[in-house]
Amino acid sequence: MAKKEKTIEALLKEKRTFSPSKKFTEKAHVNSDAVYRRAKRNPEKFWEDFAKELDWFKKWRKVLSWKPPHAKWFTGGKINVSYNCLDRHLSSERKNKAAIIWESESGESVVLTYWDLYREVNRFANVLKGLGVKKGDVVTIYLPMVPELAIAMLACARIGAPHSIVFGGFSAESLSGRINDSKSKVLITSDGGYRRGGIVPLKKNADDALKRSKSVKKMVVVKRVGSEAKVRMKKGRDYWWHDLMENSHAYCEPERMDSEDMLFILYTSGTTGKPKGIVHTTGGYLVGAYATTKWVFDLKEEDTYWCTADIGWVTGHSYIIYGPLANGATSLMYEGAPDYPDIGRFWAIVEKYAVTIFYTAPTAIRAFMRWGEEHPQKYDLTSLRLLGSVGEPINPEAWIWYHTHIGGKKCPIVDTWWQTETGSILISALPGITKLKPGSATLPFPTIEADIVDEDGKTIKEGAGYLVIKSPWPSMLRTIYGDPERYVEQYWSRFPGMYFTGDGAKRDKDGYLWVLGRVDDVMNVAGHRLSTMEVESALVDHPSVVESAVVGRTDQLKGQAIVAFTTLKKDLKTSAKLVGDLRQHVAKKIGAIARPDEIIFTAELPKTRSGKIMRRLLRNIAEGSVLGDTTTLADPGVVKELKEKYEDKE
Ligand code: 7RM
Repeated sequence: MAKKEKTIEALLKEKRTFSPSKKFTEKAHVNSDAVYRRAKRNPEKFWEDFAKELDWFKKWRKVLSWKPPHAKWFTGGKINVSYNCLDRHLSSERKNKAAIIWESESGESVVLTYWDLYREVNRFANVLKGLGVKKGDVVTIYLPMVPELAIAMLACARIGAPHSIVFGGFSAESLSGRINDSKSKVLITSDGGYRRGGIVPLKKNADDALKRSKSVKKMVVVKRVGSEAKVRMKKGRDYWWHDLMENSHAYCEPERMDSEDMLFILYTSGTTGKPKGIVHTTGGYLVGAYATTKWVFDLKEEDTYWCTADIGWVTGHSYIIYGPLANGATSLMYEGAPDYPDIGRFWAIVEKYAVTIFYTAPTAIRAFMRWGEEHPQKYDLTSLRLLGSVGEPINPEAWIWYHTHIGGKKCPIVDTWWQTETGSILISALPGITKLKPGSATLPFPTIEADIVDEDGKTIKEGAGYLVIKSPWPSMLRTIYGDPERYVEQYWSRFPGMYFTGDGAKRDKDGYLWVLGRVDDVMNVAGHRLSTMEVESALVDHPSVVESAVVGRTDQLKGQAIVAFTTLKKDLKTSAKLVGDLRQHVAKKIGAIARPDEIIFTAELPKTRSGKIMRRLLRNIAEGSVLGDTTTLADPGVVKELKEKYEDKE
């Protein structure tokens, strides 16, 4: 049996359940399943009630306008996200409460109270205005996990300039592609970023990117690393963050944004080689992020909440910044790697700040598991009361380990399913009421019509199929930036009238959902989304390569590993050096996360008679499973040879 099938089998055999303690339930925001019935009776009222907990300059006329597949939420409403994350907390005792606790990789901490953050955001909002940024102008942000990242994004939101954040681990070329697609005129970066003691040359990457991105006229550079990073500032284009901030005024009127004005673009991998710019708007997104943060994480005034994601991914947008700050919570932000300076670092941080809610990814949990429980055991983790998981399916074994060794068997675990496109969590337990099953994301959030359907879009009551969402929700993507047709085609065409997630999932007899993973050409490597075509394009860009087919195969640690079947130019010899060069080439083109784990050279790729690469077959080979039907192949010999070669390697 293939490894992947075994993993799924183990997942579905899991029978243990875990109910919240009475103590947890008593204090929880949600302590009765009546919420599901209430939501079902009147979904719009359900969301409207959350919207009323936020501050609006002008109330909406209509909660939902739905012209499939286009939704508008809270139409006519005027609101500002930065106002809701900052100003509205200043008139209460939250004014001097920690909004962001920042821990640097080297162990230094910086606490920004709501007042501090408000002041910095206002000043930077004025800096942006001074650089000519106007409402509607896209600002690209390419920063490491430093407080200035939070400040920059909130400043953009304050003046109505949509931000496009590019993860600091992406290459110059990826950055340039995203800048060009969004046509942004301003780029915010830093001289460098720390990673495991080393320095990531962000400014240098930014300089390289701008050789191909002429729309950018101004660059703001945060000094993070100082003299260790040699940066060249281009006169008239590049400015130091601290110089611009020095004389910047401390108040900037928040822009009155329409509910449906754009808040941000975030690029994510789809099924083609080119990442898509997912567009989120203001009112609905904030209501979705606010509500789910409050209910799924049971977030309270006194919590110290830590989501370990990078803000460069959607998880960081919604659950480090917007959701927690809209709730007036204390959100911890850590600059560095989980294993630096040693593998106890996360637990040292939990102990240091007495973290109460901890949200991370299965790939990290599996790494901790492999490193051994003796590391967390050295620290006091008793402050924790709730754990979360996101990014990929969590295998029951990792779930149990997390529950036992991190949660001390007393913390509920919320396994949260969602996507860049969904903006906020759509499937998750509500920790005060849901009986948990390890490996299952459990049930749709109130009002969310998640369903499992077959090829024809017919509901599968019990069993496996495609995961779809059958009605709109406030924080759903509105379009793909610059490509409205692709929005319709990508998400709403496979099953008419339904949003197609790209995931496969199974429903059990209790109605619980078990997300199994992607059913398209999107890979999930250590919780990061990558398209097979992106990696293929990077490989064929190398002068030695003729053709390449990339597949994801099950990996114990990372969820999926990248396997690249590659044909070389005639007469070229394979060598270990070439493998190294090709891996490096991909890292340079896209970023280190895309570096193939394995490169397999082959004289030819298996193709159908019509010339399509048979990916299913390659996936089977990569998984080490039987070949299946090869009769449609043009030259079955190719596969046989490939399979033998692959088996030799093991
Ligand atoms: C938040 C995020 C989205 C893809 C999605 C799934 C997978 C995410 C879970 C999960 C199983 C989960 N956004 N995924 N969460 N699979 N259980 N709890 O990850 O846009 O980067 O990725 O991630 O395949 O489609 S994302």
